[in-house]
Amino acid sequence: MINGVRLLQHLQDLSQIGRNEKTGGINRFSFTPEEKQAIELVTTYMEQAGMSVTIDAVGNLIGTYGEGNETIMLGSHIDTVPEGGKFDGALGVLAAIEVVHTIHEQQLLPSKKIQVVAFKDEEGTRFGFGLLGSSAMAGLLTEEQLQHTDEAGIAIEQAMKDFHLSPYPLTQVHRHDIKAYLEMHIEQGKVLENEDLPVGVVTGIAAPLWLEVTVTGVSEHAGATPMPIRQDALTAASEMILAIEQLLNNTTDSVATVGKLMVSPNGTNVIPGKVTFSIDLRDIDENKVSALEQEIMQQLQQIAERRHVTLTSKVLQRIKPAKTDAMLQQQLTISIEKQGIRPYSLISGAGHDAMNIAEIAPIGMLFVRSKDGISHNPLEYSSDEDIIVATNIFYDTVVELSK
Ligand code: HGY
Ligand code: MN
Ligand code: MN
Ligand code: MN
Repeated sequence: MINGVRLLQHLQDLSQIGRNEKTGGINRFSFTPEEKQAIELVTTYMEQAGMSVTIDAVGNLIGTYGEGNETIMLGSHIDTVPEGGKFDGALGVLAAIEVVHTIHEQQLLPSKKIQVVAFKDEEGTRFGFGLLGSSAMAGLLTEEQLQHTDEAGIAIEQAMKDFHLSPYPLTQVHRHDIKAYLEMHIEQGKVLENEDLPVGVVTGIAAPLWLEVTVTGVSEHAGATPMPIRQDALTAASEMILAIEQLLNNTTDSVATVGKLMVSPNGTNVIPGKVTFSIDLRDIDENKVSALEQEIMQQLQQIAERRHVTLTSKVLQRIKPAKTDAMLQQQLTISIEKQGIRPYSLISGAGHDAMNIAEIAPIGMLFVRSKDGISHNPLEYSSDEDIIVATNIFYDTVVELSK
């Protein structure tokens, strides 16, 4: 059995790094002092668990336990969204460390190497696309992406240099030795709560397509410009955003979100001349995502023409949906049944590093119940009991796989 007290203490300690005392939200973004502090803390936990710790060329933090030319990899991320919760990503990394720590204490001698990874920049809070570390490990990251800049115009490449990372050649991070990858993660939805279950086995992961849309009109005087002759970028963007919602309301399980919106010049008495907004579009079926992408862009173009504004767009990230491995689903199911819990399978609407690792290894995911399905929010919560039972299940599966 894992040491639940130790795991819960580690979760509590990590959650203090980047915490906004006023809101309780966690702001721990990649390439920041808060992340550096978190890396130091997690490194200590990995070393206490008997692991040697390295950081690869793009910044993935990797703890290694045991030998062998085949690797069982466990992972998730320790970066957060703005005002995030204390469990998204962090639970997966800390539970994986707890599993290895228990294996170490029990002096089990796994025949395979076990690695725990805190993937770099999973949330993509700063540079416009996410899953940076896992896409590099899967050989999917491009040199062009390393030129992406943040709002201050700093490129990822520069942020990496400032963090003493040298990412080129990107091939050095690409892995081919991973026999199986397992990620434990909070569900971030309401399905397990509705089923009154603490855990579930993930069968597939919907992939987020991220677009950036720019609407350009004309900045003019708010008082001296009659309504009929305006080329208002913000009212045009508003109609576009509602059109996206309308289109998706008519689908079954596809989802689209406009989470970021920048208005310029952003003055009370200035008709907005330029608006940039993000679109996050998801479905478990890649063809449905492409069809919706076409339809959305067509509708936005029609609105732009009618309102005499221009529209440009660019793809920030396009990731393939992933199916989890049947054998790993089966192993997780056996471990769940050993705890006397009804096994239950579900898809993940949220994206995870596991999607990228599916390119280079069989993947498995174990979900932990989220209270009220809330996530990406300071109120994100999973109970101590659920966390402990889930981590024991995770431990049982890892021990089986690493025999
Ligand atoms: O966006 C996601 O689904 C994940 O939280 N990065
Ligand atoms: Mn997240
Ligand atoms: Mn996550
Ligand atoms: Mn993840």
